[in-house]
Amino acid sequence: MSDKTKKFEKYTITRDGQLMLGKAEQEQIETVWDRFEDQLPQCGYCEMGLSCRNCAMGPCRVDPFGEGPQKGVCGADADIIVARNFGRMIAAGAASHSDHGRDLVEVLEKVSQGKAPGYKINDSEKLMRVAAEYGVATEGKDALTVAGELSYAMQEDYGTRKKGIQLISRVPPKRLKVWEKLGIIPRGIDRETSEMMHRTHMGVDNDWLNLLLQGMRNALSDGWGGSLIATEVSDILFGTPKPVSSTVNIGVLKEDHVNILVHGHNPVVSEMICRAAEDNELVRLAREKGAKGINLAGLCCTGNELLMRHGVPMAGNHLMTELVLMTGAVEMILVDYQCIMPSLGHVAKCFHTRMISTSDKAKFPGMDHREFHPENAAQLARELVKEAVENFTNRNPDRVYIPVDPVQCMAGFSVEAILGALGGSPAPLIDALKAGKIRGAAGIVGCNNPKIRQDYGHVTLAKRLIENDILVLDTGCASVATAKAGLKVPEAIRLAGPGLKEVCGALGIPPVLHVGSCVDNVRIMVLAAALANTLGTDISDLPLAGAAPEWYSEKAVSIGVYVVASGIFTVLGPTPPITGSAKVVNMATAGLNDAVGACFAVEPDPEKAAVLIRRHIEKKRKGLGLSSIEV
Ligand code: BF8
Ligand code: SF4
Repeated sequence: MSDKTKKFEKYTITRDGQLMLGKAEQEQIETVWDRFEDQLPQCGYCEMGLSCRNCAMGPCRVDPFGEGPQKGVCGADADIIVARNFGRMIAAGAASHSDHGRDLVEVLEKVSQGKAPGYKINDSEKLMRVAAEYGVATEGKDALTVAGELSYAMQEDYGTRKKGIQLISRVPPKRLKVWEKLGIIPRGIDRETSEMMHRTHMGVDNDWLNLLLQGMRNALSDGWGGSLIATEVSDILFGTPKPVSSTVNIGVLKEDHVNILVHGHNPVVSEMICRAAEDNELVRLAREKGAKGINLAGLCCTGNELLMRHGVPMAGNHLMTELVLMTGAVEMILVDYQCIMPSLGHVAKCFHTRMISTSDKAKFPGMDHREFHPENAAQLARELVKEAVENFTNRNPDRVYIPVDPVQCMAGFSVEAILGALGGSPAPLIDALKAGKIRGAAGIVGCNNPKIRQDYGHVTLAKRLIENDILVLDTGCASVATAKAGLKVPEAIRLAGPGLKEVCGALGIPPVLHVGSCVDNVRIMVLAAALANTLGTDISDLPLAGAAPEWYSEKAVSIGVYVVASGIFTVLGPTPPITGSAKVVNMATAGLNDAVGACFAVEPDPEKAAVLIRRHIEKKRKGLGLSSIEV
């Protein structure tokens, strides 16, 4: 099939992706790329952020060439419309992460009440540590009591009447002063999202700059609030990740096994499926049905959660989620929420695959809805795995196509694991930075987007950075991309520059560290804060950078904004819809430097993005009085 797949090289750099696109074409199954092409040319007004449908006097649009209307019916100009639209993107992203966090806090609460059979406190040391941060007295109390009190305190963070959310206590004092001066300390997680929606209603906030400031506060309520709570409570309930080996790409599916996939974000569901898939009785049933066993694999971020904690293999990232169905070897996909294309149920109908939606918040066409709650999760997970096993006999072996072998990878680099590898403190990392062996570190995060050749942005950027002695930490779909490309094994140090090779080689770690799912970007922020605190500087003084080379989602917008507002320069691949306002563009790409000590750049070419990041890192090194080189 190799010649026939040549034309798919422009869509994806991955061999499994190209081959599966060939199968899709052969079977005439529509994919995300087909629909993308059907949409071209996409609306120029929307691309520039110049259209508004916030009220029924509209929809309105502003002509970017100055010939047509320059104001919406209400009088909003380009700057206002662009800033309002961008603010709403942040609000949606922050809401998504934070609501995911809330679901975890509710499970924690139910665990404390003994109403969540199957769930338990897995990391009680972390529970006690985080509880203390929240001011919950822990002495002499058992874990369940502390869990109950902590869940209450965390729920208060969502609708707090306090001046600031709790975990900004981790933010370096210098950074907090910056936020205080700008008036962007997040007060409550839900409050900032709610206020963003309020301000963007017609006739409320009509000052583009004021809107952007609220955008930052809203994003910070995600980064240091909802997402951070999601990560910490996931660790408390399911364990703090430690380095673990596994495999990745479509080749993780097994022809002779019952294949079950989990897709979405919240480990609340996938953890229970993981447990059920190991149930001896169900494995025995699988054998009775003619399979060798049950093979569980992940997709997207809930896959990352399982990969980080249990070494569950990873079948693919965002743009692989339709293609994985083309293998004809998947008995069941269970989804929760976020980044689940509504096309999946239709694609699955072409095969025997059963699609199950599990959250009351997220129903999809062509899927059976089986709602998970803390009370029924363990039992329901068993039932569903049993149904998946029973579906094995409906598989048509003639249609099974798993054309590649999986690639090895290492995952599980939580902050605790990174510090553990360093001997318990960030000091060795700081020494390596000072000695110039590691020039700096960069977080590569975010999605796939059919506008960009799949994985090309992530992989190219990661390669350029590590060969220039920049340590890469990645999350979300970016982390799956670099794993597929073989960058997440200790042997990948051969692709690193001499300094990074020496440091990673001594520690036995890859030069590209898997830090987790998208909510886990906060792990990178927490590590950055710990470095800044150790050095007595602000995060913005450190030789760090962020990149989202293939981002698509509103969550990625919120992440980008909280990363920049926390002081880290960030390069975006796809252009955000703000180009309709020169003022907003100038603020995002330059003006923010004066306000928060960091800004955005937009650079779709990862080769050039790598140069921008290297230059930035060398500039920061110089600022700290460390050796720097000309880039
Ligand atoms: O939260 S990286 S495509 S799966 S939004 Fe979605 Fe983007 Fe993937 Fe995870 Ni994150
Ligand atoms: Fe048009 Fe203003 Fe209504 Fe937006 S808020 S749709 S610009 S009238």
